[in-house]
Amino acid sequence: MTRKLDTHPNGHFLPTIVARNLIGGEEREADSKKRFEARSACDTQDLVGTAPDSGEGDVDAACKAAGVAFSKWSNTPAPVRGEVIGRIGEVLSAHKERLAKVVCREIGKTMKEARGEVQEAIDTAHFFQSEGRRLYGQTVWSEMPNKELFTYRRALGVAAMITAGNFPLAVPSWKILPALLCGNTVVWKPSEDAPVIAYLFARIIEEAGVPAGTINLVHGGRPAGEAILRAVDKGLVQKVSFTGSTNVGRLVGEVCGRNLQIPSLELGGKNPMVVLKDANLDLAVDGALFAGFGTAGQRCTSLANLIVDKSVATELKKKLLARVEAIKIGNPTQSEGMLYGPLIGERFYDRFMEHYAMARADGAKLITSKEGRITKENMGERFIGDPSNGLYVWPAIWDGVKIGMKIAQTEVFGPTINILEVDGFDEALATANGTPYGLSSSIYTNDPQAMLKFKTGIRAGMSSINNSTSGAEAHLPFGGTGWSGNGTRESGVWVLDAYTRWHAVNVDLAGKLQLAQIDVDFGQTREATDLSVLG
Ligand code: UN1
Repeated sequence: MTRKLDTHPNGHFLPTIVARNLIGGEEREADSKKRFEARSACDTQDLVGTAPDSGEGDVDAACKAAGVAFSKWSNTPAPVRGEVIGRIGEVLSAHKERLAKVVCREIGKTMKEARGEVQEAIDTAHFFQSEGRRLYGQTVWSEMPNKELFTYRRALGVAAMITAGNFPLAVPSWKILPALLCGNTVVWKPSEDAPVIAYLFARIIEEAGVPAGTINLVHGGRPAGEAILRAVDKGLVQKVSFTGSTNVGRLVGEVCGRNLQIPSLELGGKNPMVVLKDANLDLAVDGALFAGFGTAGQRCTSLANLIVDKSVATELKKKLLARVEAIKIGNPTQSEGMLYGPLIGERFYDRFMEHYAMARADGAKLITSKEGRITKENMGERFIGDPSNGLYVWPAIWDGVKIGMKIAQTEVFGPTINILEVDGFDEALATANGTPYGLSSSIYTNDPQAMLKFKTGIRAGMSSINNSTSGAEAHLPFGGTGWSGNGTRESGVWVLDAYTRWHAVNVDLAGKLQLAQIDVDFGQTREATDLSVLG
């Protein structure tokens, strides 16, 4: 038996999907009855879907449904929960190409990257399926006889996820799948830029067999997100996990802090890549090209500051510029030959357009040939499709940047990188550490001493040696330091600490009250041997 999706015809495009909220196992409209449109970033004539425009009532209903479902789900044995997570992975695998097409169509990622994004969710499902057969606690010796100590991971309760549009499937899977595996129930407010892939993922999770109310989906914009924070104050939510800007992260942190909760915060970055004079420059150029311009620079892990030893700077710039000036950009629903597609939406476009003045104000020099929006007039041979149908922009490389400039300190989230020339390793490391962020980082060198000094000296949650700043694997800890996060981590075993609390239990079979520290028999010490004869 299969359930049909509710769709509308959509001209020559694939059908428009009617996405709904999912609350307590039911598909629902918002209380307001209003819907918003999700237009393709690739071509705004393509209406990918519509979704309910939710507010506080919808969010509260979802949180309450998740609260009701908690007892049943958290008492379901972890291996059984793991099995359900495994089924989610199977469905994602079976529909990998279709889901990748939705990601590509909705937010404009190339198909190659969109497939990678679905794969990242599949990898996450596989990892947490098997974690259901571990989720280890410890057995610990007691100070006293006939007494045993144990630790258990306990679920937290209702976990609310607020996610961004640039990784609309992979990043939510990093949050939702471990949260469920640990026995929490979930309320998810996805980005309003990507409601369709969110709706499909939520349906896949529900159909995999979680009890009603275990996964709840509430679409909407800022008001829905704010309602989640108010739900924390109302006591309806026990954990918040947020991926997005540092400014909003601070707000989430304040609300959770006053409720004595630790949110998971994955925030902005200004990721450095260092290229030392002994580096393989072609390899570094490959890394810089993808990390700076892939995904149109819209990854938290995108390269921002390319820090180059001045003895190889001229050569590196020449090689990089030649590659950047040859890339194809275009509509990724039409072909696979481009490095990147459109910006996700207007917010991203506005910020990108503002960055030119910011860079110029401090004296940075644009060395790429074209700037701003790609149009039919300026597209030449480098664009595939019709650039007027989406927000497509030219790649930018800024030369003559110093770490103190605003452009070296401000996250742009678009296809732009800064070149900073330095003299030797120490200045390179100081420059790499010269922003308040600390998400990802990278160094290109063949010198083992430099590798070691970089590993120990860089202030970042993630570092690559001879690889780019982006492309973290799904079973290593993901997260940052400084303005990039609050130290919580996603992925691998490390995320289990974000979705469980430790419960310490002692079992005393002594048959009499034994007091720790007080009734402890550490035995007699004897007179000590005199060792002074040994000199
Ligand atoms: C993000 O941009 O929020 O490491 C996540 C990477 C991807 C995930 C990025 N695996 O670039």
